[in-house]
Amino acid sequence: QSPHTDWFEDARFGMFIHWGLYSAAEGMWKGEKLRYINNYAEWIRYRNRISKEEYGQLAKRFVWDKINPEEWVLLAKKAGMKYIIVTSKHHDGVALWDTKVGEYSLPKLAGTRRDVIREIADACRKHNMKLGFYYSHWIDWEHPYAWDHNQELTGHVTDEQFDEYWQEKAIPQLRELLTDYGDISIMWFDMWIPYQHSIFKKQQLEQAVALIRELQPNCLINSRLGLPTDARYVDFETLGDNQFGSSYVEHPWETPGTIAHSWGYNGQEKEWKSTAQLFESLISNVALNGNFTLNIGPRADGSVPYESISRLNDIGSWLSKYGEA
Ligand code: JFZ
Repeated sequence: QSPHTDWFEDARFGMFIHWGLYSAAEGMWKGEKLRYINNYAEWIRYRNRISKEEYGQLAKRFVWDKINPEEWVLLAKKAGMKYIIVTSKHHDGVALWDTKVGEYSLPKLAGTRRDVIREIADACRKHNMKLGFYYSHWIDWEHPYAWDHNQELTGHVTDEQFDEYWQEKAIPQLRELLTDYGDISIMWFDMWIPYQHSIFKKQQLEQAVALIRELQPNCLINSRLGLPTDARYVDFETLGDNQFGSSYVEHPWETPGTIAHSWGYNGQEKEWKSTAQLFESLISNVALNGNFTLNIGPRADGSVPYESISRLNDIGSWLSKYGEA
């Protein structure tokens, strides 16, 4: 493994942030709860079969006077976290930043000049926090030719059509994210099957790797890109959600975890893990040389649920007393 993963292996603990239009739905659509119990609030557009136009209206519920991403960075800092990974585009296909690729972005839908991705990037720089972007490269419910539920909803997508999505949306958006926001420490992709079982061609994923290596040579790439955890392609392995290490492995790795059940904010949330459980997760990963990337799901006004804040503060005060600096 190349030496640029050193900081990641030393980091141990990071913050995941799931924030997007789904945060404004709060796990409820027109009085109807998320269809299928136990599913994620950030999947509401697909679960509840919401049209692109209606879903876009959720952007109007964002409360810009209150939204202050620097607070998320300070919360992470206080919790002892060393990096932040934020959803730049989740499965809904909405870019959180002011993209020039298409009209489907939070600033355009909300009618605001704010670019929260820029604000997070600035706040991370100010507070010496490493920044990573989650980018849903495989699932995109906005683009007619992306995977997969679109195929269920609008019919079969050919390899050529999928490549159109890839070349016209995904690659140009990745280029923006890697060009316009300063140093990016992690690109976090989200496909949980190997590429051989997906619609991707190996060369399409290699194209993403080449772009990242060219524009941000120090940026780490996670294994959910779909290529094997081999230093040529991928710098660290992402285990299954809330799935913890069971044996020592040579390459760097992490577990993405939730404090609640959903990743995105869910007003109906009932499954909060205890601070003790979260500690156990952190410690069991660290003991096997892995990281724990723990998620918060802020509301559409930027506020973080009290349940998350109190647990993060508890962990942070323990770490500042007993943890290694
Ligand atoms: C995916 C997303 O669908 C979800 O919304 C969230 O962003 C999460 C971090 O990633 O969900 C997954 C992906 C992989 C597994 C489980 C849920 N897995 O491998 O167990």
